Amino acid sequence: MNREGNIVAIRYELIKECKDTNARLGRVYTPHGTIETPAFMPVGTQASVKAMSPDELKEIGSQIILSNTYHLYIRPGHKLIEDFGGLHGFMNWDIPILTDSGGFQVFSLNELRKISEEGVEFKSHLDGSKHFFTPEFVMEIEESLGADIIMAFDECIPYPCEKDYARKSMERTVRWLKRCKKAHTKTDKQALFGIVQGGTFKDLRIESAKMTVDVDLPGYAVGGLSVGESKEEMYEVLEYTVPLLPKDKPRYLMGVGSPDSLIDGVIRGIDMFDCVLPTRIARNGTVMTSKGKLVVRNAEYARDSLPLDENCDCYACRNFSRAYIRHLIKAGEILGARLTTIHNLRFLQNLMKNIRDAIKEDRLLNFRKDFFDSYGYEK
Ligand code: PRF
Ligand code: ZN
Repeated sequence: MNREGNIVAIRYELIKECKDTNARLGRVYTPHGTIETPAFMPVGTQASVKAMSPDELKEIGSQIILSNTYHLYIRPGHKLIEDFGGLHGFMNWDIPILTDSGGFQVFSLNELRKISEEGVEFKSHLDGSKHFFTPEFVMEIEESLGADIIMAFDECIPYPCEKDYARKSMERTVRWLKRCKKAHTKTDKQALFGIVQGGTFKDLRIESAKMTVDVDLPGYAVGGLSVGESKEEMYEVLEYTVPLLPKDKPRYLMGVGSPDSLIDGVIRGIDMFDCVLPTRIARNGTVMTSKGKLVVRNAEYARDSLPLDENCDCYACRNFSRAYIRHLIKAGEILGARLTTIHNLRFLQNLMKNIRDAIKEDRLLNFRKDFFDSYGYEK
């Protein structure tokens, strides 16, 4: 139950705090199962993690996937998905799902949108038709989609951004959050997360965090990062923002998923991440390995009989050579993209598991050092 006595859909269990950093080991219990945190969520924008079947995703170790309100509203429509039992029924995916609100996608449509206090008018990227998102309407869509965790409708400002605008936008995002909470009815089945904004302005981030936490919710996200600022700036924002979020709720860093940022985000107290990076670069023939990035497309792998990563246990690495996968990618064969995607997602799930084990065993900073040395990151 929350402060107002409503039954809440999810519960966070804090299992252990790291003694050297702000990292936490925990579990998020949702109506469709448990997520071990820190966790990475693969992105399935259009109700599909590109090239992956639900069985494959489960074999890789994904405990939750993310999907997008904007895309599914535009096509095939949230009412159609509701008629098929929500996203879980439509996709035949029986474990947790999180839906993003469109607060990022709609604002990426620079030319095609108009913002007011009431909401955002935008044109579809598919056919140019006009649509209007309000916090209330986004909640209606997310309730039809039926994900376990639903994100509030926010504005993600660009970087750099004038401070005056960053303040106006941040304050409006808080007002929209209150409207989202009021409109959200299925609090027993879906957990609404609020999103902290404020750009890279310390005072705005602090105000945003305080006001967002004041709207009592089952979880909180840090939005508006990884939009062009340097990694140092992103980590600085996390260092003063995350400690303001409640310890007994999950914390989600939106749109971040490079291996170094996953480790350095966890160290700053983040529990959940999502990013299109592993799946997107996979389809171009780039894979992440224990020894760093490998562009398997490159000519140097034409006769390479090794697996993508000798230390990986995924289906692709157990069965195929770099030479074969390079050939598939070069020839535009669908199997190539499927194998590199399986590998990259497995690599990140293994990384998260290793991070969780390192927190458990009080050796996260050593793990970081070894990982960075072997991956080829500086520091
Ligand atoms: N807001 C929402 N979704 C997001 C972001 C945000 O700020 C980001 C920022 N990196 C990614 N996805 N709603
Ligand atoms: Zn692999």
